[in-house]
Amino acid sequence: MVVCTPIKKALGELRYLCNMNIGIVCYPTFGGSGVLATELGKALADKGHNIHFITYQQPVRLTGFSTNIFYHEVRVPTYPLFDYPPYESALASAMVDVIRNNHLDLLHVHYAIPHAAAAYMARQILKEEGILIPVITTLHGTDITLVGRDKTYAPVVAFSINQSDAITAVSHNLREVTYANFPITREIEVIHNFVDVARFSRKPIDAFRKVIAPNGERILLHASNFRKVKRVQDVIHIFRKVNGTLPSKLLLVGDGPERHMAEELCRELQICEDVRFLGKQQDMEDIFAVTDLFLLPSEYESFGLAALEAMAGGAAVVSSNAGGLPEVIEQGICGYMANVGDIDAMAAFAIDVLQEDERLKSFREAARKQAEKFDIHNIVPLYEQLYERIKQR
Ligand code: GMT
Repeated sequence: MVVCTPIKKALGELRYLCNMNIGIVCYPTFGGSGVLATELGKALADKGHNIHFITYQQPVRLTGFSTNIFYHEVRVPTYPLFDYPPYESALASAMVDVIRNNHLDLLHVHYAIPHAAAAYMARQILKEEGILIPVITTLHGTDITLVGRDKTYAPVVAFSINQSDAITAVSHNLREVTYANFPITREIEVIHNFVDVARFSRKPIDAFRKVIAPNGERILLHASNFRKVKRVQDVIHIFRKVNGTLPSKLLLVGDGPERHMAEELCRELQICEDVRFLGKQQDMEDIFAVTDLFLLPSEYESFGLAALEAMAGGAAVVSSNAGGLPEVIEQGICGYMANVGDIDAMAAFAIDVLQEDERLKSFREAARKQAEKFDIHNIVPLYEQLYERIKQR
């Protein structure tokens, strides 16, 4: 059933926003692009749209039940001939099937590789049958800055981005980096990452805080997929310097290739007693609620969704000033940024934020306030407006 809600435009003009059947393609893992895509789908479903996730696994943030959410698994059968199962073909075929059978209005793919190329293929197949499906590609970061720029993928990435009906990037920085690195002939619209501030505004659980910091130590946190780009070794070095000055504990959430090195480094620096590796976690709200300071010294962040979620949870942030982070963090107000690799500066900033209770409190309050600028209620309508425009075209 199509439901239309009246919306008032300028000069009293009345328009209707109708619910849509939207396909969302993303990586279902803990990565920022998958998290953002899933949260977007959930928010759109709450607003009455029908959301069809097309992924090879249930997205990690897709928990619970919603009448408007549908999950379609991409099956990638193996065959003795294949050293590399052709995932892109399986994905394009799944897209065709879901679009055909669910009368989708549009397809929104998150992360260019290989989703934009598979969407192009699906769109061409359906065109032959007289079905026109608009494709929106959202660029998230490493699909452009790291993997996408690799010669192995670059021509396909550029082609499929240019073939999308609309392109969005999660920060102005990512938009510029995309234009600088690819022959993009189309307009890229910036729609920042978002966070549900109300959901992340949890009260700290005292018992949890006591277990982690029994003597009232400051709690620092880093959460990521522990890839090289996150510079987890910098997190450990910054913490050691903070820990030498202030009683403190470090929580490390997530898992990935650099985790082993991080554990070794903690042993080498003899700070294991004050560092806890929590692995992958679902209930980040409770962890953010007890966090005083979030550390994100990344080599690059197109936006830094993890920092935004931490801020919504009331944590101050010390990060690098790479990529889109200056679009998220206000220097000296909700946290501090320093040049990539400048461990001394980041440690000094962290100590400055954490040293006095009153000062820390003002940073934490400012962090939550800053996060409100990127609240779900401000950003999700931008996607809806984009969908409406694309549909009408
Ligand atoms: O942070 C990661 O490495 C995961 C990555 C992804 O592509 O899944 O996250 C990227 O997308 C997020 C959501 O748009 C951004 O907030 C992250 O900054 C971005 N990561 C990088 O640019 C390294």
